[in-house]
Amino acid sequence: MDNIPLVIASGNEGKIKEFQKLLEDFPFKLLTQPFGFEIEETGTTFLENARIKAIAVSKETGNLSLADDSGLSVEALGGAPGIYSSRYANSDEERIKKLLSELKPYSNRKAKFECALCIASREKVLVEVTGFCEGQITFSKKGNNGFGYDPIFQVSGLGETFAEMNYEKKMQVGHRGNAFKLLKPELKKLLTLNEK
Ligand code: ITT
Repeated sequence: MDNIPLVIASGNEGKIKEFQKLLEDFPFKLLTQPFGFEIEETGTTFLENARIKAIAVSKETGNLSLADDSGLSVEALGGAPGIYSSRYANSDEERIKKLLSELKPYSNRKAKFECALCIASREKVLVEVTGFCEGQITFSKKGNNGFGYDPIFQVSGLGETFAEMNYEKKMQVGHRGNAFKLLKPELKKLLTLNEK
């Protein structure tokens, strides 16, 4: 049992890097989705969108695929940007600028990151899990690590933004790491079944 092909159904380099590390002890041969492959995210929840992406990529490639749909929900903005986190503006820089500007009138800075993961084999969903991380939006950017909204998201109870943490710490406390903790035993079961 070695080198089972698994396509990371994402075009987001930040996510892909995190999955390469999260999956390094598993016997998968990680593949990227076909270049330029576009999937319309028509779901109304993170989980629905993760499912749509995992199924589309698995059908396209014929391999097992893992998709991640994630985003940041800000309490004072009624949960926005939520599932529209990547569509909120055109670049990480602009998304951060827009969020800080929209949040300016509010003293409530509470926010929550969510990450839904789905593994599919063609049209069949094999595993799906969701992880969360509670925190606050800072008033300015802090730190240089990570990607996306990391420089303005400070984890509850910790004085650091995701961008001030190293990878290990972000995975320990973050939404993707928390989702992966749930995914791990399911992945092990899948691999055992595959051996039989
Ligand atoms: P794929 O659909 O191709 O995976 P995407 O970037 O469009 O890439 P999403 O639709 O799941 O992915 O959007 C998630 C957005 O939420 C993404 O653009 C990031 O800006 C943000 N995001 C998700 N996880 C994050 C994290 O760990 N740190 C910072 N921002 C994150």
